[in-house]
Order: sequence, then structure tokens, then C-alpha cells
Amino acid sequence: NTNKEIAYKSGFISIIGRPNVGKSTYLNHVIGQKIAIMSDKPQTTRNKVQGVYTTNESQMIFIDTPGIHKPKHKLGDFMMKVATNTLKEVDLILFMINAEEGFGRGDEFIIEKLKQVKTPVFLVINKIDLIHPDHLFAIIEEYKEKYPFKEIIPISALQGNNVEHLLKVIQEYLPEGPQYYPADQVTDHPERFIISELIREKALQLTREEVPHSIAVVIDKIERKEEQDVVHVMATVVVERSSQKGIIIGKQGSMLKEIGKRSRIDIENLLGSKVYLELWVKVQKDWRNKMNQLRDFGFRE
Ligand code: GDP
Ligand code: MG
Ligand code: K
Repeated sequence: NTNKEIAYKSGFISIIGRPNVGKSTYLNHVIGQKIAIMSDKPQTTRNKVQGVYTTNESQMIFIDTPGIHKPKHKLGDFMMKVATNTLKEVDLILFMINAEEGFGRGDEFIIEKLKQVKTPVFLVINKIDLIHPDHLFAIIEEYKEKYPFKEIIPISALQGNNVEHLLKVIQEYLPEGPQYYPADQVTDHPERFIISELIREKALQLTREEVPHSIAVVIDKIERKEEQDVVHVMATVVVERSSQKGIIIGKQGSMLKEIGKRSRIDIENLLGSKVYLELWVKVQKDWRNKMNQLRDFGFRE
């Protein structure tokens, strides 16, 4: 049987690394256009960014995981938790370093985190255009000792050297899977994931063991009304049974109101602006089978 069909592959890829190693440059090169991430606003630098790269053979959903460095600010612990969970749930991690810089404490911190997850990790040595080839071998030898990287791939994100090769190797590691996003979609709202996690966290905190961890929060809309300086967020809490829906809503809507109030405060901190939050609850039997790991990525059917 020579007519074997080649299965479509897809997966989530987290790009981590110290600031300025070239993560955004790499993503922009791959995606082929600038991704609007409002990165000049300090409060958004800790947010997750997605770029989606789609071909006939595969779809790669890239995730920048900024929370992976030093938890200093108010949302720090939560961000660390989100970041570590993200690393667990993705299919592949790209740990990017700058070939010109030596191994530092930031790298040490990241490697400690990598040791806590089972996800395969590539070492991506960026900015090779800036170093002598001999130096590359020394870097590879040094990093081999620190962590069992599945692959070690030198690139220049700026000049595009080896970027295609890296994509090929990434594809080899992706599982069979569907095309999650339309082919023309290159980026999702960067705050989407964190906002859904913030709401999910409040729902779980307030309902305790009455509602299982299987609830999901889907962000339906994030809309910035410039003239009013308010961000309108519409989100749906997805539960599996109508009894759970009752608990989430509470007496005369009191529980949902409290979930909304606490979430709104955190989202306002995150976005640095006033937020109008509209929360809905929906029963969707067996959504886990359908949405599986996607819930955490704010996927919407
Ligand atoms: P990030 O903080 O990891 O997202 O890093 P950026 O993508 O913002 O890149 C930081 C700086 O490094 C920018 O000035 C980039 O132009 C530069 N840079 C990124 N990749 C390369 C590369 O491959 N070679 C060189 N020479 N510079 C690069
Ligand atoms: Mg960046
Ligand atoms: K990062």
C-alpha cells in the first residue's frame, strides 16, 4: 500500500527565553508580518502572545510565555503558575538564547522550570550572525551539560538563517491534529488566555469543591472603546451539567456577580484600564472531549 495518507499535524509551541534574545523577531519572521502586541505598553509585556503558522501539512500555534522570568509584580505568582501550566500543556518548548551572551541567572531560572515539565525542549541558539562559528561549538557543549535538549538548532532570526530548517524539525515533533485556526489567522488577542485564566481562577476559588476543575472560560469578545477608555470583555463560563450552572450563578445571580467583580479587578490591573465585564454561563455536555486541552488557549468553536 503506497498510497498512505499523510496525517495533518498541529500543536502548541511555547517560546521562552530571557528578554531580547530574539523571540519576537523570530515569531515575526515566521509569521511573515508584524504581530500587533502593544509591546510598548509596560503592563502588556507580561501577556501571552500567539502567532499561528499554517501550511498544507501542519499548523503551529506559537506562544510567548513572558511570565517565565522573575515574578516581581502583583500578579507575579499567578503568572508563574500560568506560565508553568502553559509549559506543561504545550507540545513543544523552544528555549531561545542569544549566542553572544553567556549563560546567566535568567537562563538558570528557566532551566529549573524546564526540569519540572515533561514537554520536549529545543535549544534555539539565536543571533549566530554575530559570532564566530568556532564559538558555536563551545555554546552547544556548554548547554548540552545543562539540560537534555531534544534538538539544538542555531539560527539567525534577523537574517532568516536556518529558520526554515527549525520549522521542519518542529513539524516532526508535532502530534497529529486538526487545523485549530483558520489559515488566514495569524494572531489571537494576546490577553485572551490570561483573562480566561483569571476568571476561571475566581470561579474555582469561590465555588470550592462544588464545581470540578473541568470548567472552562471562553472569551467571546474583547473590545476597546477608545473614546470611553473602557475595555468591554464578554466571557462564557462553560460547565458540564446544569447543576453546576446553578452553583456558578448562585442565589439570584449572587455568585456570578461576585466572580465577575473579583475577575474585573484583576483584569483591570492586567490591562491598566477600566473594564466592563459581561459573564455568561453555558452547559455543554462532555465539552472536555471536544475541546480537550484547547480550553486553556481560549479556543472557541
Ligand atoms: P525578545 O525580547 O526575545 O522578543 O527579543 P526581540 O525579538 O525584541 O529582539 C531583541 C533585539 O535583538 C532586537 O533589536 C532584534 O533586532 C535583535 N535580534 C533578534 N534576532 C536577531 C538575530 O538573529 N541577529 C541579530 N544580529 N539581532 C537580532
Ligand atoms: Mg518580545
Ligand atoms: K518569554
